[in-house]
Amino acid sequence: MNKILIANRGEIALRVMRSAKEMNIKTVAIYSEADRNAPFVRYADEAVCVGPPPSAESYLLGDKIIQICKDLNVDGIHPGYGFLSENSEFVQKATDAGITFIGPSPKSIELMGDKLMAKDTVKGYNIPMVPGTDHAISDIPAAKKIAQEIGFPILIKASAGGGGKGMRVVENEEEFEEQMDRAVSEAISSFGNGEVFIEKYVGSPKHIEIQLIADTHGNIVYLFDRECSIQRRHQKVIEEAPSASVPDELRKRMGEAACDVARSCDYYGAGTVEFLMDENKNFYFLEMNTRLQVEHPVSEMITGIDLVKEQINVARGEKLSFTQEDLNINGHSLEVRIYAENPRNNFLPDIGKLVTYQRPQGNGVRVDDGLEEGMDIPIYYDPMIAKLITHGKNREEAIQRMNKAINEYQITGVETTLDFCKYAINHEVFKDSSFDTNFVKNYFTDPSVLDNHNEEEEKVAAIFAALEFENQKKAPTLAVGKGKVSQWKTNRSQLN
Ligand code: MV4
Repeated sequence: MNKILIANRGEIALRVMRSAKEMNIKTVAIYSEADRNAPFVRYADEAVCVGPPPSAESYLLGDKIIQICKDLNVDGIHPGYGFLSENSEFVQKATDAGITFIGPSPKSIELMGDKLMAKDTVKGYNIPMVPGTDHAISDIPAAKKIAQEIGFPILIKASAGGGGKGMRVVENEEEFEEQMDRAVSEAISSFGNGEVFIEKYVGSPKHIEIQLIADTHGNIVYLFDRECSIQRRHQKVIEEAPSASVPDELRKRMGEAACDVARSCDYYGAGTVEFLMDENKNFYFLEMNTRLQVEHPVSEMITGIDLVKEQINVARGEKLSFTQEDLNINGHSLEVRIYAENPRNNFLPDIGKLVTYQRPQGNGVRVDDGLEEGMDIPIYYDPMIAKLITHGKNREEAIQRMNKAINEYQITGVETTLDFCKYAINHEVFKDSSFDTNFVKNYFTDPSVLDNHNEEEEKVAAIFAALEFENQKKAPTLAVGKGKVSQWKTNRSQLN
């Protein structure tokens, strides 16, 4: 593979190109008119404008992108996440045109893209699943009977679903029909497929997912777990690896179950298997994502594996260069997603110009971003500005480094989720890992906590500063720099 085209934009396009360059592979960027001046366009060896800003007229034009590959003698396409990454038709067309898709087969994408089909595919592999139906329901009385057997509350889910669309909680039998109608019509309008099924509703679950990679020779390994429970409207906000709530014995069982899911669909490439985990640490298969995910860096940080390099190696037909036994968890990693959204105003997108944009630096800090100071955040795409990732020898150090990095980050011109992330990672239930997917709903009802939090912190810092000042007066020879640490600094760092 000598030249790859990155069918994506922003931070992930840059991220992929960096690994390609390390492998001496030439890179081709495609870009929309809105991204003409973006860093990923400049970073590529070649760049081609594919169309006007809307995704449907640019980044989603599969045929045009394949034609560009042919014109420029491209050997492989890396899709990143979103856009065409899980479009099996596109993968088939690219393959037919003689271009290697850096990702799984169209068949795997198709099987795992539909939840009922996925459930059917993993049958026979002993994968734990939430009690429910394994087929689409249409007959209301029959469905009600099943719901009674499972026990309320139940959840109606769209088979083609994703991002929580077409999902309805049903508390009791009386609501059943109404919620069913809603779920079906939402599924039809969102996915053009009205198939729905029933599951027992797990009320306070954790979202735990397993990163894996498989080659085309039948080798599958898991790169441990990520905890992604802190979400807002199905948008992840904070991710970490490994999960602090998963004991090693369970980690192994979940990892092996994830590999079995991959095995069931003859998977190759990088992929992620999502599980729900209930209060008793029972885990249940939810779905498989057949792409590289936004939060993949935390898995890279704890394993030392470059997932993009491995994806490319697998696409070249190589065997994985490591086995399960070679992999170990090294320390702990956190990622916070920084969006151009206003947490004080219901997270409304706040696009505009990045007047100031200065990244944090230092040990254990990684920033994956795609914009620079002075640039406008385009209105046409996801408003994520950056992923801020930290790594430490343990969870405490990763959190401490995240606090420091958030404090160093300077962004003006747009509102961001930075202080919301800071609030979350310093929350008691985050520190003790007792949170679940309801964290934002339960603990972020009033955005003034962001300001109170800062006020409190500043007050306490001011008190410590005053105390230190008093100390200095009383004991001017305080042994700072002689092996002792200034109390002021110690206290400050605990707060920050
Ligand atoms: C569930 C559930 C509770 N019980 N299934 C949300 C998106 C979709 N991928 C699956 N989802 C859920 N499925 C049962 N049987 C709760 C959720 C859920 C959720 C899951 C993971 C992360 C965040 C979530 C937020 C709300 C609901």
